[in-house]
Amino acid sequence: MEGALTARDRVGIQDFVLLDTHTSETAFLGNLKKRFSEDLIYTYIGTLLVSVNPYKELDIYSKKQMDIYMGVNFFELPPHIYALADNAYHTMMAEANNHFILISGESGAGKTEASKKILQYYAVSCPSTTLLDSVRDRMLVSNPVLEAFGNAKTLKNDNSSRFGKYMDIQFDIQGDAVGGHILSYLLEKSRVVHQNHGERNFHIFYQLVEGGEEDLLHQLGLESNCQHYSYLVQNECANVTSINDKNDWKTVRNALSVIDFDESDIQHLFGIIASVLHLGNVQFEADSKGYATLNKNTELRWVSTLLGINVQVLQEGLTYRKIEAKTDEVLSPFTVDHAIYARNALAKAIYGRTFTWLVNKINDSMENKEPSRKTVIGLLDIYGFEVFYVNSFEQFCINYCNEKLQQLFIQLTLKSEQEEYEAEGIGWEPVQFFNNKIICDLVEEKHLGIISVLDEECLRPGEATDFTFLEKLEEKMGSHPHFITSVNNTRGGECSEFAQLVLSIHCVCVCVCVCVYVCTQVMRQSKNAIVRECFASTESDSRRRPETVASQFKSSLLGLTDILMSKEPWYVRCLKSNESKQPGRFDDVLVRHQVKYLGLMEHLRVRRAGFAYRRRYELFLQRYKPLCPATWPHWRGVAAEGVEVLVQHLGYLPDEYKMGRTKIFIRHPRTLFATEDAFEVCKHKLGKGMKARRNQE
Ligand code: AOV
Ligand code: MG
Repeated sequence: MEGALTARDRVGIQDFVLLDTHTSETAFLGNLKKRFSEDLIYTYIGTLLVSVNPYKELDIYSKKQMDIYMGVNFFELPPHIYALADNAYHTMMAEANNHFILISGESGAGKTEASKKILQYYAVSCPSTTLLDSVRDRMLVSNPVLEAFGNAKTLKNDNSSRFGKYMDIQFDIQGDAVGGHILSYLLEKSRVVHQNHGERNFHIFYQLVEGGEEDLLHQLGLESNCQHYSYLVQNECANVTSINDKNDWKTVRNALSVIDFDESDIQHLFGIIASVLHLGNVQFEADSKGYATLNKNTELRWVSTLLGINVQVLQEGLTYRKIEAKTDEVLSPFTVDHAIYARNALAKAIYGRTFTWLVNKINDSMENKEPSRKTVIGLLDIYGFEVFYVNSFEQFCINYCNEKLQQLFIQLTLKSEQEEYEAEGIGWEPVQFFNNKIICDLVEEKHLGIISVLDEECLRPGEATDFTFLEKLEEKMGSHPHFITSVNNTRGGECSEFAQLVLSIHCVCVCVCVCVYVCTQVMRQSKNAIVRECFASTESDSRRRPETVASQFKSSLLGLTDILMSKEPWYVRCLKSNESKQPGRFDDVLVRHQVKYLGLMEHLRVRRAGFAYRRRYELFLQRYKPLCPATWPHWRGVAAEGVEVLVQHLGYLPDEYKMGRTKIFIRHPRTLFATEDAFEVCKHKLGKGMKARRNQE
C-alpha cells in the first residue's frame, strides 16, 4: 500500500553510514535501487558522494537548486553534487588550503557530467564581477571545445572522454573564481585512423563535415558527407541518435570566439582537421618493384594546400625514409604497408599535437595573471575503466590509470584512516580490504613491471617481436598471482585479447620510429601557423632516444599523484545503472560488480566504525572555547584537557567521541554540526567584539 510507506521507506537512507541494521552488500544495493527508482541518484557514504547514472535529464540542476545548496551544511539537505562542491569550497575558504575532487567510475558512469555540474556550480554561484564573468565564460565553454576534440562515441558511451583531464579552478582570497588551468593526459590518438566496430572518430570531424558552412567546406575542399572520408566510415556509424553534430558544431564555433580564437586561428585549426580527413583518403599502389606510389594526388594536394607544405616534399615524406649515412643522406623507398603506416602516423601526430596546442590555448585564455594568493579546487575527470572484446594499448593505459587512482583512494581513505587511528591510540578493529598496489606494481615497477619490459623490447628494433615481448613477460612475472597470459593460444594462431594488446604496442613503436622523420622535418616547413608551432619543439633533434609512450604516461601519472597528494580530497564515485544506456533500468548485477571493485563496502565499514571528523585539540579549542565558561576566554592548561571540559559541557555522550594523542575524533557529523550551530548563535550574542578578537588571534 503506497500510502502506508514512510518517507524513509520510499526514498531510502541518504547516508549509508546511517543504514542502521546491517552493512551487507544486499542492503547497500537495495538502498541504492530504492533511491534510483525515485530519481534520487545521489547518496552519501559520510562525505563521499555515490552517484548512479539516470540516463535521463533530471530537474535538479537549476540555478534555484544551486541557491538552495549554497553555504548549507552537508547533511541538512538531500545529497547532491552541489552539496559536495559547496562543502569543498567552504572548507577551502575556511582553511585556506587546496582541495581536489576525484571523480571515478567506469566508462559511461557519469564522470564527465558530474565534473561539468561542479564547474557550473562554481561558475554560477561564486561572487561575481564583470571582469571575472569573462574568465568564467571561458572556463565553461572550454568544455564543449575539448569534448569536440577529445571525446568520441564508443560502445560504452556516446560521449566517451578519450583523454584524461585535470582542471584547477583558482579562487582568490574573497572566494571568487578567478582563473583555471587544465592538464591533459594521453589522448587516444589511434582513434583518428582506426575505430572499433560500432565506434566513431572524434566528434569534431563529424561536426565540421555535417555542420560546417558551405563556404568553409568549399575552402577546405570538403564534401558535406561523412561517407566520403575513409577515417569516418570504417564502421558505418557516422550518425548516432543521441548526438546532433550540426548543433554541436554551432556550440563549438561560438565557444571558440569566446576563448580568444581569432579568424586566422580558426582557419588554421579547421584547415588541420580537414587535412587529416584528406590524408585518410590518400591511397598508395605498389609499383613494379613493390614500392609505394600515389595512385592519384588530388587529396594530397589538399593536404599540401591546407598545411602550406610543398606537395613534392609531402609526397616524399610519405613514400621514402631518409637514412643518414656518414657523408650524405640516402632515400630508401617504403612498401605500401609502410607508406600507410607513415600516413596514419602523420595524421595521428598532427591531430595529437593540435589537441595539446588547443589545451595550451585554452589555458592562456583562462589564465589569471594577478600575483595575489590563490587557492584551488582541482577537478579530475579521466577516462573510465573499460574492457572491450578487443583491447589494445589504449585500454592498457586507461585501465592502468584507473588502478593508480584506486590506489590513491585506498591510500587516502582506507589505509591512512586506519593508520591514523593506530597512531592516535584509538581502539580499532582493522577492516580488511583488497589493496591493489600489487596490480600497480605489476605494471609500473622499475626493471620488473610490464612497462619496463616493454621499454627494453623497444630498444631492440628489428629483433623484438610481439612474441619475444610476451616471452619476456612470462619469464619475469609468470608466477605473479595477478598475471595471466595466453602465450600458448597466440602461438596457435588465434589472437587473444592480450596478444592484441601486444600487437598494438608494437604498432605504436613502429609508428613512432617512422614518424620521427616525416613529422618533424616536413611539418616544420608548414605555412599553417598552428602546425609550425606544434612541431617547433626540438625534442626529436636530441640524440637521446625518446621515451616510450607507456613510460611517458607512467611519469605523467606519477606527476598527477603528486599534485593530488598535496591537496585535500573529496570523492565522487559514479556507478553505471545499465549497459544499454536506458533510463529507469537498474541492473543489479552490474551495479553490484561496481560497488565491489570500487571498494565502497570497505569504505563504508571504515566510515561506520570510524569517525567522520577529527581535529587537533588546539584548533578545536581555539574555535569552540566561547561555548563553555571554563574555557572562555582562555584555557590555561593542556589543550586536550580543555577539550574534555568543553565537550562535557556541551553534553557529548561517551560514544560520540574519542580522545586521541593529539586530536579529538567525533563519530557523526551531526554532533559537530550541532556544536557549529551553537557556535554561530554564540557568535551573534557576543557580537563583533569577539569576532575582532578571534581575527587577531
Ligand atoms: P563518463 O565520463 O563516466 O564515461 P559521462 O559523464 O560521459 O560518462 O556520461 C555518459 C552519459 O550518461 C551522458 O552522456 C549522459 O547521457 C548520461 N548521464 C551521466 N550523468 C548524468 C546525469 N547526472 N544526469 C543525466 N544524464 C547523465 V568515459 O568518459 O567513457 O569513462 O571515458
Ligand atoms: Mg568522460
